[in-house]
Formats: sequence, C-alpha cells, structure tokens
Amino acid sequence: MKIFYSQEHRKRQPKTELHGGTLRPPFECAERLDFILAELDKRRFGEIVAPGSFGIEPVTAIHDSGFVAFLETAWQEWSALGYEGEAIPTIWPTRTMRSDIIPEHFEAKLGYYCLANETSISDGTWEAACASKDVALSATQDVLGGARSAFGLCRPPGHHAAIDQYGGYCFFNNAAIAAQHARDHGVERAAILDVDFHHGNGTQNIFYERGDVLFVSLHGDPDQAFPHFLGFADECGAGAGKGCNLNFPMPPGTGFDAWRARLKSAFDPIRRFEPGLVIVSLGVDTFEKDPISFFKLASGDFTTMGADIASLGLPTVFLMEGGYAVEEVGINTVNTLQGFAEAKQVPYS
Ligand code: SP5
Ligand code: ZN
Repeated sequence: MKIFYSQEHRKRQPKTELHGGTLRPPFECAERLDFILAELDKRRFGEIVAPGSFGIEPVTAIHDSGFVAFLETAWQEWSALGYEGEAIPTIWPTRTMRSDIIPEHFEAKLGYYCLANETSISDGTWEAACASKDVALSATQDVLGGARSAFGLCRPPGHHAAIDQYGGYCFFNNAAIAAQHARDHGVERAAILDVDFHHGNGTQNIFYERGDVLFVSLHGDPDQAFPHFLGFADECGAGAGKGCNLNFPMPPGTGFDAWRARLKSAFDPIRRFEPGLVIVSLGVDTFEKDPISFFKLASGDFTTMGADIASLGLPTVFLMEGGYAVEEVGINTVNTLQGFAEAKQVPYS
C-alpha cells in the first residue's frame, strides 16, 4: 500500500487550543504524524510517496470560494491587526443575530467562517491545508489508477470542515474533496465511511442533498460529544440525498463489540449503494486512552477493524483524521492499515 505524505504539514504548528477555559498546546499536533511514520518504518509497512499538486480547483469544487479566499489570507489579515496571539474568533452570527451578511471586518469574518473555536489559525495553516488535500487527492488518484488501497496521511484533518466553515482542527474537507475527485474521474457513486470518534459534520453538510455520495458515520452521541449540534440518528439526507446519510451515534463507554456490530450493520447499505470506491475517514480517537474521547477500543481492535473494512471488497482510500493519544496513534493507525492489507481478499459481488 502506498502512503502519501508531505512534510508541509509541519508549517502548521499552532501554539494554542481553547480547552476547558484555558489556552493549551493543541491536541492536534505535528508529533502525531511522527509516531505514524515511525510505526510504518518499524514494521516496514507501505511505501512513502510524495503527493502531486492538484491546484485549488478540487477545493472550490466542494468549498465556497469566499471561504477559500478567507483562509488563504487569514493569517496575514489577522497579523495586520497587531494581536499577540493566534486567530480565534470571539463573536459569531448565532441564532439571535443576522447571518445573511458576509462581513468585511476580519474579526467578524473569523466568526462567520468558524464553527468551533478550539482551533486557532496560525502562520502556515493555509500551506498545510493545501498539502493535506493534495495528499488526499494523490491517494485517491492511486486507487482510481487501479491500486486496491492507499493511505493519505493527511494533516490537518478534514471531516469537520463544512462547505463554508472550519473548526474541529479541520480546514479543507479532504474526504469530500477526494470523493468529488473520484466522481469527476469516472466513479459514479462514492461511499465515505467515517470511523473517527467524532461525527463528520462537515462531510454530512457537504453531501446532505446528494444521491451520488453515501455518508456513513460511527461516532460519540452528539448529545454527549463534539460537535454536539449534528450527527443524530434521524439525519438521513434530503432531496436527492434522502437515504444517503447514515449516522450511528453511540454512548460513553462503548467498547469494540458494540462498535463493531454497528460497523457491520452499515455494510449492507454500503454494498447496496454499489460504490466504485470507499473513502475511510480514519480517526483513531475511538481508542480507550484518547484524551478527548469516550469509546473503549483497544489497539488490537484496530487490526480487526481494518480486516472488517477489507471484507467490503471495495477499492479503499484511507485518509487520516483524528487520534490524540499521541504515542499510540502510530500503532492504532498502522494496525488498521495492516489489518486491511493482510485480510483475505474477498471479491466484491
Ligand atoms: C478531527 C477531530 O478529531 N477533531 C476533533 C475536534 C474536537 N475538538 C473539541 C473537543 C472538545 C472536547 N471536550 C472533551 C473533554 C474531555 N474531558
Ligand atoms: Zn475526531
């Protein structure tokens, strides 16, 4: 399996995350990828490949162009305001105010385009986000070219990024950009299977009214977990997308047996959809020692998960999302990939 990876992610090294009322070093840090690379190297698993350059068009195919333009200059505009810290909004167009005006003032724009303010914008964020979508697109291109699977080692992650909003450590929705790329290159239907602990609100938002991309997400019950305001079981898609959005929220303490039963119950709908490929939003924050999550998966469970995903018999693009138990992120991620790669290949029928 090819592993697509770019050093560019290191350009994003934010210092602050708003957590529990204090600013702390972000859970989503560059070190996460160092542990994944070290584990790949230790097991001699996969071949590291640099991504190609796909330009901005695949991004604007998914995201709002005003949002993309905002991100491109956000750090410079923030810096020009003369503040000491990183860019974090303090005001939003919430329910009691107007959201129909795109503001001129940068502090208002920050609130307009941000959905969760744990995520600060720092120098290099744009460059890292651009490299991350190129990693996702390169992995997808590899599978479109005939590879059984590929891994896009994306950072920053993507599944919380909506059509015109960033947050939850995400700026561009890498999985959505990848799915659209597949659609534009001959794949009639694509499935996105989101196994990150958090609901993929951005991906759901992007494809909610589309019948050509199936979105399936297993996650912590939004009543109890971030992103709190989306990801409930009754969100099934709308219009042409009716029936193409499947949410499986689960309560605190959920272990692998219960989680796996939900995963398997998603396989029939995925097979019936007859996708040309499946994109896995691979977050390993379902791990029992994850510092911000509440599922109880053990490291060995990720191997089984990978093998289960292989049993779908579909061309598969894995894209990195979350996972914050930094020292185990490598083991859990590579267990998933290796579980997939070593599973007995069952032809899709
Ligand atoms: C890609 C991804 O996994 N993003 C996750 C973003 C989560 N951000 C805020 C989490 C707030 C968590 N509060 C948990 C308290 C645990 N004691
Ligand atoms: Zn997550």
